[in-house]
Amino acid sequence: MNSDELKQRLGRRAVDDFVRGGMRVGLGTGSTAVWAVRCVGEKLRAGELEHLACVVTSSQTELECEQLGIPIYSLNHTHVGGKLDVTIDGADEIEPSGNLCKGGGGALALEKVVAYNSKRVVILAEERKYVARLGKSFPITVEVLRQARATVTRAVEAMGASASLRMAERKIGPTITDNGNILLDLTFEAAFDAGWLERELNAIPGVVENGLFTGGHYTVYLAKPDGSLRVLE
Ligand code: DER
Repeated sequence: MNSDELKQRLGRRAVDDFVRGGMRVGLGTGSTAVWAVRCVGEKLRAGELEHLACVVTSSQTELECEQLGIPIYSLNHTHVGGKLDVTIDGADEIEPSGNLCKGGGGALALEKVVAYNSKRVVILAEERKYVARLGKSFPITVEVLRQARATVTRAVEAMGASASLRMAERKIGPTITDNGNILLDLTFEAAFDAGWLERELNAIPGVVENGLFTGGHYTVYLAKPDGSLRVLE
């Protein structure tokens, strides 16, 4: 199966398995999570999911929901009350301990808030994203206040990272997140403890959030190239 077919299969399976009428549902970001959003849209149109309250994690997902007619709520809406029954999202890398790395889509800050406040988080990825340890082939992304670019760069370099400012495509200048901030992509020569690094990065003034998701309990669906799925709890 090609990559799009695998992502579509993942999205459908997650919605079939975990989304029911009346739930408060977090909708993730990226080229995999979007298939779950599309499946929710189909089921809504078919009248299979009544009284669903969806919360989006990015402007990409917001746009998709608007185009599909999926009503969206703020996490702050009294009906949602900052609590979600389930969130479905993608990831850039997953390690055997269950720690994740996200940020390729630049939506890591709201993704983390939404995941943290969900009873269940379902992560969808192709098997190739299941790696021995995070950060080897994908950078660790940090969302940073624009005014703190130089100071945060200095601080992460002192921690052994090389920092690269993410540049926009089809726009001159840096990528600006949905929150009006910039992104630094960090690579580390040496191995690191993901939980320690997640906390240390967030302790630097000017860092809004980073793309390490550690210590959570995620249901991970991995798609193999032949289309079969592996479930990790
Ligand atoms: O960074 C992100 O927000 C995405 O969720 C990313 O983690 C996965 O994106 P993909 O499904 O397009 O690879």
